[in-house]
Amino acid sequence: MREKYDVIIAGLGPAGTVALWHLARKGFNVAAIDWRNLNTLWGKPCGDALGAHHPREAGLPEPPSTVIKNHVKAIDIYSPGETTRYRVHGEGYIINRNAFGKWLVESVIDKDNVDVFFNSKVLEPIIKDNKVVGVRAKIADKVAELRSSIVIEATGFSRVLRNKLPHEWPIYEPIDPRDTNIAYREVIEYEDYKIDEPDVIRIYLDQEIAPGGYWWYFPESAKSVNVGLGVQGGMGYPNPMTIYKEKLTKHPLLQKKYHVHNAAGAPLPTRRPSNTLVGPGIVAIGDAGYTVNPVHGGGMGYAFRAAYYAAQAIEEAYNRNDFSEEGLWSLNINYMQNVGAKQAALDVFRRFLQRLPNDDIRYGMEKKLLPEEDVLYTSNVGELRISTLEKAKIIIRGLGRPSLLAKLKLVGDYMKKARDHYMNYPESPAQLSEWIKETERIFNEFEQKLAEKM
Ligand code: GRG
Repeated sequence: MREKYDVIIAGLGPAGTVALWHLARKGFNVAAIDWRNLNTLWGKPCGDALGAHHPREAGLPEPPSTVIKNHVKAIDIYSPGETTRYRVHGEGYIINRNAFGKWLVESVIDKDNVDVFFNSKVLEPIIKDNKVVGVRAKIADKVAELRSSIVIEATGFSRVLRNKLPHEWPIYEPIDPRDTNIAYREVIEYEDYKIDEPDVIRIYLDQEIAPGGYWWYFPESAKSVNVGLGVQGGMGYPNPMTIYKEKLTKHPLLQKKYHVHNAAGAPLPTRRPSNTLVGPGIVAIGDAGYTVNPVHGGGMGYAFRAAYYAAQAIEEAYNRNDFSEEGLWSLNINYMQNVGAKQAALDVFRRFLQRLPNDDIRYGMEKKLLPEEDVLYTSNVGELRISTLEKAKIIIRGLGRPSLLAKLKLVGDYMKKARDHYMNYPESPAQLSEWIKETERIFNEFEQKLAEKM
């Protein structure tokens, strides 16, 4: 253990691991702390699906076949009652999360500039002169103080460090439970059933089975599959495990003989990124920074990207010898403009979708108000195309659901407002509080107008 590190990484999930991978290769003295071991890293239960573009966009090499369980070529989205099916084409993987984490960590763990502490727990940040200067951690059962110029908060949804920062720091930004989902999933292997099209993963929209979320069926092979559901938090909905056992197991796909290999649940953020990912001497990435796709809840790819930008920002901070909020600010600018703006727009869409009754979702998909070919565009760009809204207008006029049209129009408008606002992310921390006020105004106004139309 060194007396002082350049960077301490709290948590080696997808975010912390990718930060470690980049920083180690840049030559920084890095300490990384995780409560798991090399074989159980990235152990959070998950749907395990990852768009193929994500590693590339985060400066990582192509994942080797040893970490890929299945190659995905499309996503099917089913309406409530499975009356309509959309097929969205795109390359992706079902990954072996433990193997992915191990592959990345192993490639840097022997470097002289890297110390990884497994089976160890980060306890709290050490704050001195109003900045983070290290962490207190239980390193193999002994409490130790580790010092560094910068700490990376990558402890996931639990936000061990962020939760203990001074409440007046903007990076301390607790999450509203309604901006979370609680997920539960089982990995099962069929005895003698063969999955149809195992290279297509499936998403089922159904507010009765997965209120404020969806349930999924992601094949890992022709005979094994990751099945689960996410349910919106803070709404008093039943626990997803209970729903799984009581309702999902009645689905024909689960009425075959199978073995359960793994069953587990976890909470996840489903909102736009934190207002700021940066504080004095600290950055927050991955679930700890709410860097997820709010519509489908996928977090791995954006954890990678946030880590990639964090490593760049840290390098710049070192070049300038400035570890203040200002010195690390480029993480915010890069993340918000390249990813956060789209995620803010998708946060608007998510709020709308969570309030839509089954009947409206079914109708919207049957009539193609959001056409199949626009789903990927909307998810990638965070925009409802004008042509889509125009088409919807024509369809709805003839069929008499004007309120749904008005809602769709409102959603499209506020997606644009949110995106534009994030593209204008402040150049420096001095303008942050004004920007946050405006963010809150946009989202509150949207919620209020949507409520009037629901
Ligand atoms: C308009 C009334 C009305 C209803 C529309 C179709 C629909 C209802 C909603 C779609 C909901 C949904 C779960 C969309 C996600 C689709 C998806 C998984 C896209 C893949 O997105 P990428 O490739 O993923 O952008 P990344 O990881 O890159 O964010």
